[in-house]
Amino acid sequence: MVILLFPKKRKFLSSLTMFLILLILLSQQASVTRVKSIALDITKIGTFDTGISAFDVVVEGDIAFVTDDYTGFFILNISDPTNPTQLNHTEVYQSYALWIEGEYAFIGTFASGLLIFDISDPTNPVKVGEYDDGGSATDIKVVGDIAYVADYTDGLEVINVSNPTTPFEIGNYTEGEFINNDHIQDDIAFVTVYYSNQDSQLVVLDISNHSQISAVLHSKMVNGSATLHVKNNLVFLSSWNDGLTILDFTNITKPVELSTYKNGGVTPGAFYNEKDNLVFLARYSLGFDVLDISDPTNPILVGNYYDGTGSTTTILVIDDFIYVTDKSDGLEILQYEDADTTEEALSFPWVYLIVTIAIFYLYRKIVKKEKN
Ligand SMILES: [Ca+2]
Ligand SMILES: [Ca+2]
Repeated sequence: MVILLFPKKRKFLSSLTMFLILLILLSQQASVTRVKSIALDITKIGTFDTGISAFDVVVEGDIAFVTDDYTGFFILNISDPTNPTQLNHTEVYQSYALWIEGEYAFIGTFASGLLIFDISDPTNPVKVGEYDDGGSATDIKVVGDIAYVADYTDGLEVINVSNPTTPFEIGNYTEGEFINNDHIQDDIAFVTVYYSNQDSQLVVLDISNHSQISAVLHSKMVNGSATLHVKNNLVFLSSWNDGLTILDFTNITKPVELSTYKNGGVTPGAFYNEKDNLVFLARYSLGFDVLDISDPTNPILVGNYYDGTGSTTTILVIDDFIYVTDKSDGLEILQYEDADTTEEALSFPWVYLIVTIAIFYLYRKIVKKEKN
């Protein structure tokens, strides 16, 4: 009973403990002041009304190609992004997905499959071919002479388009209720598959042999109904249910979930702008959000844009320009200022030190009073 025998030492020990506790609290406050602050300045600079429901956009140089799922296919001159002007409008019913390859535009429609337009004269696109054997083309990727079409209930269809006037199917893969998203990377296809029990999965396919496509991975790291965006080894799954999941696919058969960012709502699309390590998230009736993924395991919300109307479905970023299909608002062109990353210097919190000394002083006084 050393403490009882030496009351002076007990007093010293309890005072020391008190001071140490205060010091720990102080040091924690000191670390809190180390903040990373990033602010994005986003400005809308141009718009083009496509009529009813702008859905997808592709930009090639000074030309923007836009689908409106009611009014059709638009070709716009955006050399002056503050004033997009129409080069052509062609009526195409239920046109969703869009891909531009060389002098051809590939349009995925919900009712009439794949349509191919010759766009060598952007003021006068000419429909040269189509392929439809049922299904609903909701996503298209073209690599060389091959078009990969996510054809909803018909699965993934592989279509030879070497002669755009006579496209023909050379392979397919069907699983689950429907496939409505695909991305091609070398001999690998990523697709999102939906099942009748509301389950959904990211499926990785070996497409090296088009007539014998096989699944090499089924991943459940999907948050509900998701849209796929792939860049390098990163797979971004934006969810119609809630937020974004980022997966590292460096090892194709052993993906690693880096992070899940929940925002509590509809997120129909994502686009990763490597230049600034930013992910732009289409938020439908909430405009779009911007996440800093300098650390992909910890995405940080750094910006948001919503002008009060429209529903953002597709977002595309080139340099500092943001191209958004905003349903009833048509195509919107915005610009953001380079992400300004600053780290506040670690300043010593003098206020906390003064408070600590004051508390310590008061404590000593109370102890002294009680003793007396
Ligand atoms: Ca089909
Ligand atoms: Ca809008």
